[in-house]
Amino acid sequence: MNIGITCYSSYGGSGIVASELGMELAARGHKVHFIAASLPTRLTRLNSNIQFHEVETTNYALFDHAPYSLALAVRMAEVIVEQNLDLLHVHYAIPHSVSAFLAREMIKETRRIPYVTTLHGTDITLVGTDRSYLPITRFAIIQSDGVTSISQYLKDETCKEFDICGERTIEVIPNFINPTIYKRTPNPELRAKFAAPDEPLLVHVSNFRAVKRVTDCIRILDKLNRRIPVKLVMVGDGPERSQAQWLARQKGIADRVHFVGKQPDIPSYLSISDLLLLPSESESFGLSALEAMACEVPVIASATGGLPEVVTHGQTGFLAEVGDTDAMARFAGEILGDSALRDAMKLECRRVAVENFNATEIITQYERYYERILEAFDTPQK
Ligand code: GMT
Repeated sequence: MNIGITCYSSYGGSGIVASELGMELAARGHKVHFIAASLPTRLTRLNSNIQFHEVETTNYALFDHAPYSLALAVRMAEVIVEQNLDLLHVHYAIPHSVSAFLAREMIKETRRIPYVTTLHGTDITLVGTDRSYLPITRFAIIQSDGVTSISQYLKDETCKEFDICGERTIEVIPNFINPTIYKRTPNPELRAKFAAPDEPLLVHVSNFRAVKRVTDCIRILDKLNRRIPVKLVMVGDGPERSQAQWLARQKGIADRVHFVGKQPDIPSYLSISDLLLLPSESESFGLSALEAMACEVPVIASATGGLPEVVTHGQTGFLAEVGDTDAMARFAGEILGDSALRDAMKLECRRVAVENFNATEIITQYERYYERILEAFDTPQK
């Protein structure tokens, strides 16, 4: 197949999933064309089956903001025609789904092509419920030739918030990992930069937005540290980083936390860690939890959104109410203080990641879904 993929290029989870999907499809022999504002950060395994098409926006003095959605629609239409695409797959509904709709309609007299929208999270739970965005997002989702959601939770939320499910079927296709890339690879030199050999190391990976509640990681560390000396490595960057750094200084534990910024090699950081903290306010899936599990790292997370579909309480980690840092610290202490429990959880994490969220299986689900969409699109409606 000849597939166009659009996503955000920076550190958001949807861009990561789109990049991994594109690379896996290309490895299976499909031609994949990324159409985005810049080269997606996680698009690291390039080969001759992958091409990148940049969207350029012209800014005139008259515009308050350059109209990216329109520039994207035009670029999509160009690439569809020039590269003879079979299907367009957009990740994150706003504005990508709207641009895909415009592109499809612009060229439909000469070239018919379906578009699939994958819903990821805040496009529905936060941005989509902002009433100013809701009508156009709802419209573009309904107009999509196929709609997928990365968790059952997000599907249910979309049905409820957007009142969409009478008009549109949403297919749940979960996020995935490539177990040959996401696996535990010991790296004592890297670990030694953050913790002594017998000192447990916690890790948090995110884009440090408010929804991630990164300051809760500091609170958990503070509470846990009163019982067991532990260290924490914070991977990523974003608006809440300085707040978290300030809190660590205020609590007198700044020397126990390492902020390492954005890192290209996430499996290395997960591989040196004993527990992942993900105390998010809301999380429609929690890709970093799955990536951690694949690297044998149990997860302490909020019992929110789609996280219970990824992390099983008591088996691959522990879940607590949002903001309950006492419980999260207690659960972390339980795992770190019981080597039999820790070892059992590590094994179970890897097993669940490999058996339930393996790229081999999930990419096949996407391929079958594309085939169904193309078949339905080619069959004239009665
Ligand atoms: O909202 C974000 O944090 C970024 C967002 C995205 O779309 O880039 O992440 C969402 O999609 C990820 C990949 O599918 C999911 O793993 C995250 O749980 C989800 N984030 C939220 O729901 C907050």
